[in-house]
Amino acid sequence: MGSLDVDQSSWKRVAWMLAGVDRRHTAVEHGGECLSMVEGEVHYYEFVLAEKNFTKLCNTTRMLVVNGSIPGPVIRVHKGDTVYVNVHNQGYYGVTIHWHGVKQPRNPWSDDPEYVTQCPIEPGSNFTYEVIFSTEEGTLWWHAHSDWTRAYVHGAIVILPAIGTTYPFSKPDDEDIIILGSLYSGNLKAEYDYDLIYGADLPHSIGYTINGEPGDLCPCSKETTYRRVVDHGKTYLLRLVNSIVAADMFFAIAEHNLTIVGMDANYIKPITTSYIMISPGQAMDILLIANQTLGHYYIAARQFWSLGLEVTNFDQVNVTAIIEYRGNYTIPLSPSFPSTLPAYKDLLAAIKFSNLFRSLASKDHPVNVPLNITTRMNISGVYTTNFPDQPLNYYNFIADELPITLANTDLGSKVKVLNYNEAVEVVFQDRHMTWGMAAVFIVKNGGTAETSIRKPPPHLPPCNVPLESGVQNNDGPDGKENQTIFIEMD
Ligand SMILES: [Cu+2]
Repeated sequence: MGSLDVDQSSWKRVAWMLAGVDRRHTAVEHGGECLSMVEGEVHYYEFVLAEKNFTKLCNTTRMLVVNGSIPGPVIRVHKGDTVYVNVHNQGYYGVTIHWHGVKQPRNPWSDDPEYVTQCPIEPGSNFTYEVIFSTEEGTLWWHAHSDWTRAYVHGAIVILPAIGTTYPFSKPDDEDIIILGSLYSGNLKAEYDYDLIYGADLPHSIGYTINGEPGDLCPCSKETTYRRVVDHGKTYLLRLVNSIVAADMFFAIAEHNLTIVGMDANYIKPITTSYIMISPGQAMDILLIANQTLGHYYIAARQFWSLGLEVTNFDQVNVTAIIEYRGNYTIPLSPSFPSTLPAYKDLLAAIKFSNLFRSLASKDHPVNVPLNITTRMNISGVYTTNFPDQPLNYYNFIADELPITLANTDLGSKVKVLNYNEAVEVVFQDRHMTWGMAAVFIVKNGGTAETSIRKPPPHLPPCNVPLESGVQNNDGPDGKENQTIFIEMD
């Protein structure tokens, strides 16, 4: 992948060694019930955030990246491990890092969009995140969580089965990480900031990447296409992550079936398919059996876009990488392209695929759906019927320039407070794109040390950014990423 992996050392927890207990599975007695606590190894990483010039699609652009590469370093752990990541911000604005899909029990201090439980790591300073893995197993990813910095600040998280356990399928011979990314022209942050303030259309990507490269079919990209050599007869575990800021992607490999065995670090009932659709933020574990004629085959992805109007050619680019079989054969002039990759607007293909997913729900990987709901958050409270009949402000609705006062919308700051261990059912009726709703919960301590929030870490970044500016809620284009942003109004 070309990324710099700087896992410096890996130590067992001293406390467990001293106590002489099984360091992996320990039962903690708590109020009559037995909580199974998984303890693993500790790993250390150094992330250096800095801007660097990259030449992609014939243009050179400055991008904020980690350790000089796109994608950034891979974090590789076993289930139940703990990782300390020291993030040094050598960029020009504050940034936080988010550990996407890691549950981080009792540890909200190391997991957020900026200004929720932590302020951004200011330029010239550093902060050490503590990332606690618990039940996750499979593939996740980390990314910056400050506006759209995640476009280039991201990387994979590989969570192997705990030592002494194995996959719920035959152990693959080898594995590979495939990260889908997006490219933008110009200064993405400046453009995004402008669009948010003035209500303009958000930035459009100019292309997509596989492991940082747009591939053969894009201009100025043929030399750097990502290539993976495979041996005939072997099975590979592909860890596919969609790090694209704002696009659902179809994905396929020419003449090869794909078997999806996991999603977002949970195992699922295996799905064998000739194509995949993956949403922004999603990660999938996929088995690829190299069982075709020796040759070269394209891995390809293209955007799924179901709206009819306002389609530009921007996002219709096919991003590719190449599977190359090892051996003696005549190399074809061009690899074969997957005929199964659905067309740009194939809504049916998208729906059909999305309906295939079922949890594995086996003895070793149970799904504990709460059956006793203690709090229901439903139609009332989320959706009220007093939507105004009249616009709050009148202005020339068809003018080219929108008035600046449009940014002065009414802001809500309501939060739901829950008791520890409540089972909550939430019905989201609608969601919005980047300007949208954010959902916040405050969960009270449970009354014991093991059920209470951990102490904040030392040296939490200070909140130097003045708060006199307006505050606006914001979730990601996929509706999954909730964050709070601050906009200067003067
Ligand atoms: Cu995320």
